[in-house]
Amino acid sequence: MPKNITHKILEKHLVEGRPGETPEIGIRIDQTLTQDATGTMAYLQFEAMEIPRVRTKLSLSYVDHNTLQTGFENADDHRFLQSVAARYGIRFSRPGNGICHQVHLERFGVPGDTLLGSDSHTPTGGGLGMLAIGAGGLDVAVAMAGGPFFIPSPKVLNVRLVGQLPPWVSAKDVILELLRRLSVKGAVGKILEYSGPGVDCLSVPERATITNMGAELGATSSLFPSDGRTREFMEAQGRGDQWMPLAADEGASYDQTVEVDLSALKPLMAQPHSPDNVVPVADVAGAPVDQVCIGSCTNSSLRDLTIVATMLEGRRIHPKTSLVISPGSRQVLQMISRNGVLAALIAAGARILESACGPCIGMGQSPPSGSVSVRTFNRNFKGRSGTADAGIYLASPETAAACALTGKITDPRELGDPVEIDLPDRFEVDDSMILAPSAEPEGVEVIRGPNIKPLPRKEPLARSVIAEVLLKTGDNITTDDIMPAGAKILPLRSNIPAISQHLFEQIDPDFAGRAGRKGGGIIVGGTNYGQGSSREHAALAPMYLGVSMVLARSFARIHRANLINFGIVPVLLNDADYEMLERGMKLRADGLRDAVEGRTALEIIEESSGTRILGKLDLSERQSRILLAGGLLNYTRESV
Ligand code: MIC
Ligand code: SF4
Repeated sequence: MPKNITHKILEKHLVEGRPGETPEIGIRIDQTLTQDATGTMAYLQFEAMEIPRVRTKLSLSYVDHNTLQTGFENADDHRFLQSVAARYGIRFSRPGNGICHQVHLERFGVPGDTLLGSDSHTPTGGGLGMLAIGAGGLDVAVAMAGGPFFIPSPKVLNVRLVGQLPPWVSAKDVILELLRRLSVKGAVGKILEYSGPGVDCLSVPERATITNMGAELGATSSLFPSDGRTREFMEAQGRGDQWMPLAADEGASYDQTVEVDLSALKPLMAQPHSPDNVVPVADVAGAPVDQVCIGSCTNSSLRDLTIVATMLEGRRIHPKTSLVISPGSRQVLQMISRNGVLAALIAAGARILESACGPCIGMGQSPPSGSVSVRTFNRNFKGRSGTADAGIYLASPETAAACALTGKITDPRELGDPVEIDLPDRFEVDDSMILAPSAEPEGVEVIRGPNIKPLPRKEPLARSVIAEVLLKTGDNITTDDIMPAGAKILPLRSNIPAISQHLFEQIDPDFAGRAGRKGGGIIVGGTNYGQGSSREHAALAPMYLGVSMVLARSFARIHRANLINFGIVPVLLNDADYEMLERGMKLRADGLRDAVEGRTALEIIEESSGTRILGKLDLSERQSRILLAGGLLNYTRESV
């Protein structure tokens, strides 16, 4: 039977279940990656498994998020990560070497292999035909220990690209168009597989812009074929020997197909505060722009910065607009520092940051109050920039540069003839900022500074629960809403007691206090609860504060898995029950443990009115066992 690419890779890696037949499948993971903001927890969890060395083909630890060292905390974490990597057989990408997804694409991605990363944008690797998936740190720790990774059996959505991109329109506009059509929950439970004659006009970094932002659609992953363009990229990286072709068989079938005519696309922009709030740039043109940021794992390749510099060459940015550039990797920075691109950017008035996530995660460069910031990034959730009332717009590098020049939202087509760029056939390869693990691991001491606090543990699941609804949220609540990031809170990622005090801070400043006073409770959410990042702190902190269940109309994949991994029961509500529930109500679930064990519906009683709710659990047998054990760490220890 003809197969699509997704099924080819899944079958080669299948350990449990059958795609499309069993509700859940388990796959073998070839490579893992972590970044520093999720990595410290992942490695503490890996250490708790007491395994001497990682069992993957390749594991990488990157430092790219918490790079502002305004106190000892982040530096402590970096040192801990470096020592853990040396000890357990992990390569360590030093701070300054770049954003994990960009560096991994350049130096390590392999078509047809699997990659699991403790970051939701891990699917960037799909740009070169790698099945790359984002997950919580604990799932990555289990994969490093050689365990399979489980996902709900995915549906495959074929995105057929036809036509050619018109001048001034680029990869970012392709993914913004998909967000416009499908929304932030349009691809939950799906793997997007790109095909069609339009694929050929996209280079690997451009494809990676598209697969990266598949995360914003809620997709499990996104994949491009591995073809001549992939070979070209890998050869340019000096890795031609790792290339292999990968394409769907003639006549392969898909669960769904959408077609995008590239020739018909215009420059697009996501307006505040959601990546799917997409309109043509021309519709919002003219609004004053205070800040432009170019960078992030979505759009900071050599191609992207070269386009921007070519547009800015010999010109000055608008006096009221600040332009900030964060190159995606040291490779990109090194190359632009030699070929004149960096000089052109500096001459135009750009502020140059190190190769890291930086402003994308609110690690510096927060815009002024009430301002407009146009960014080439992938998320524009409210408050993520560090300025609660700023309006963040997401756009292509072309649109962003046009805005920086004019000081207002500008369709780049207004600038006249498109710019031409020449890219070299060889990238400058220098892996000296990637440290090999120690050859004598026993002698390596893992260094824990005072910022690294021990892992909190949880008891096995209680028989029953009586607790109050601490908070009721609307739809599409992000993990940034649940566990905010930014320069002030991110340094607490290795300190769960401290970071827990910031839970839901932006939407309900008293949440942590109330949870403490009540000794825990229940959260009620709308649809797509927990969309966005993979940060397991959005589950770990609720666990620490005694949250026993989250009742929601639907969940985002990674967050639901994280809740289960930390022993919090995710319960599906119907619309009427969701409407009825209010903050402050007391709920009782006498048969909690039995329902989880039997994987039946869960009866919940609202105490004051006696109203009965039947919540759906929708658990696989494995998930039920994890919850009963009090989380994945307890479960893994019990089962080894
Ligand atoms: C993000 O873009 O939100 C992050 C920061 O990279 C997160 C990971 C984290 O919270 O540490 C992600 O995307 O998973
Ligand atoms: Fe870093 Fe932003 Fe990419 Fe997350 S989305 S990995 S914060 S650059």
